[in-house]
Amino acid sequence: MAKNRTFTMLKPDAVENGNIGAILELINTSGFRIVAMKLTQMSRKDAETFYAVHNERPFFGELVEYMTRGPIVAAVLEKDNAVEDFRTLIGATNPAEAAEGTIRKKYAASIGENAVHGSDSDENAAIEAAFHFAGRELF
Ligand code: DAT
Ligand code: MG
Repeated sequence: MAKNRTFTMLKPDAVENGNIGAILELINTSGFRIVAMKLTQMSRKDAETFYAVHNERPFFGELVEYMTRGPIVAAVLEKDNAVEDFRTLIGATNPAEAAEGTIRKKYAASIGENAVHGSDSDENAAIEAAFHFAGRELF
């Protein structure tokens, strides 16, 4: 399997709760290489664009409020099978359904505030990485 890349955000709740270090430790020990990383905050327009696929869903307003309420850590991660393996590491969208040992099981409070994002396809990983990072910021 060739090395490929995924995009992640440690969401505002993860930053507020002081979980950046613990989550990065899990990411590193799970074999992902950090290719790009920064602390940033999404504007309302950023969040509406990033999550546009969900804009008809009943939770869209709450999602935008949550994702814009404080800083996030945005990062690009590299590993064999990165997209699928990172989805496994973060666990189910709803932390109540997430497997033991996953990031969401350990650090997420609810389906709405679930600590971490992971891209769902190689195509979306590339789009999401380009949304947050310029080419010169990828190492
Ligand atoms: P994931 O983040 O696991 O890819 P998703 O793409 O279906 O999940 O949804 C994006 C985010 O929207 C998710 O991380 C949290 C929020 N969300 C999804 N379903 C929700 C629901 N039923 N109620 C509240 N928030 C929800
Ligand atoms: Mg998703």
